[in-house]
Amino acid sequence: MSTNLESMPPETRKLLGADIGHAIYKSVSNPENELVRDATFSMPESDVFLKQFMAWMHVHIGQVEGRCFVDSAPVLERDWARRSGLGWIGKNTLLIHPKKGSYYFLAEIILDVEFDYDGPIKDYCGTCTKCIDACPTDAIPEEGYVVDGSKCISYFTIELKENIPTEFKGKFDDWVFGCDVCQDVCPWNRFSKSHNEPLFNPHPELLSMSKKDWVEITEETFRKVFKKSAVKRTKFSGLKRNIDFLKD
Ligand code: B12
Ligand code: SF4
Ligand code: SF4
Repeated sequence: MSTNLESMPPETRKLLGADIGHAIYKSVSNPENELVRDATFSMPESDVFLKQFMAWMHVHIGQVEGRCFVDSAPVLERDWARRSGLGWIGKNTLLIHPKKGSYYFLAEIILDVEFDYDGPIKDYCGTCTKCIDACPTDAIPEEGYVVDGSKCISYFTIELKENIPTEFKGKFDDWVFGCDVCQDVCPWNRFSKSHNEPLFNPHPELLSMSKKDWVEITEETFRKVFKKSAVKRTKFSGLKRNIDFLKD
């Protein structure tokens, strides 16, 4: 969905923040195939829940107009979430909930009704620097709260269209689509729980793929196992480039 917020009437610009699924990108169970995580499955399915919530509001509140977003339009998702008290923005730049951690996507519904709003909460990063210390490409500067996109594995493996710069060879820690290192080391994620939503589950065949299967993946398998996944974003050629980059 491509949306220009400026073109929306002001009365529709009230935001309802939501986090979708807890720990939706916990790694898949077989450690050998930790190359791709099931987060990659949740994003395209996520707005189903927002639409269900809209339907719930129609029943319980009345006629409410709204539009749903999940990383689908230029909405400042983290800042709205922070302002509405869903968590604080950590040194790894992600929104962290004190009881749920950061393994979820942010979603919003822009509505034409007034609510009682919560306010921001405290930043609980304190003196911790685990995400800064653990980042394999030093993409988070010493003081934190910023990610240098031009060094981030997530950027290289998802967004970059050209070849990955050779200076990053050997630093990718086996990540081929996105990277969660700065979340995996975050102490606040010890409270996160896996989702129990079947819509977010990865294709079953993916769970049994070994590293060798990944290296030899064909376009046919790619289309099958990533049919409902955000991994489609890189296309087969992009994923292949990322896998090949890990070879010596
Ligand atoms: C561009 C982008 C990236 C880029 C750059 C990330 C970065 N940290 O700058 C790249 C490709 C690297 C990336 C990677 C990832 N991303 Co990303 N990304 C985005 C995207 C599309 C836009 C962010 C952006 O640049 N906005 C514009 C700038 C101006 O806004 P901003 O960065 O939020 O900053 C504003 C406020 O937050 C505030 N602010 C910022 N920092 C602070 C600090 C304090 C103390 C305060 C008070 C305010 C404040 O001020 C800024 C100006 O208003 C958002 C979706 C969206 N629409 O927001 C997802 C989003 C941030 N990404 C997300 C995710 C999940 C990831 C990855 C984990 C994916 C993965 N597994 O690989 C990684 C994590 C890397 C990391 N540590 O950030 C989630 C984060 C969920 C969460 N719990 O916070 C989002 C919200 C998508 C979603 N809908 O869920 N991402
Ligand atoms: S996602 Fe990975 S590469 Fe990017 S900032 Fe976090 S740890 Fe560093
Ligand atoms: S690892 Fe530590 S510094 Fe980084 S976001 Fe988590 S609590 Fe904050």
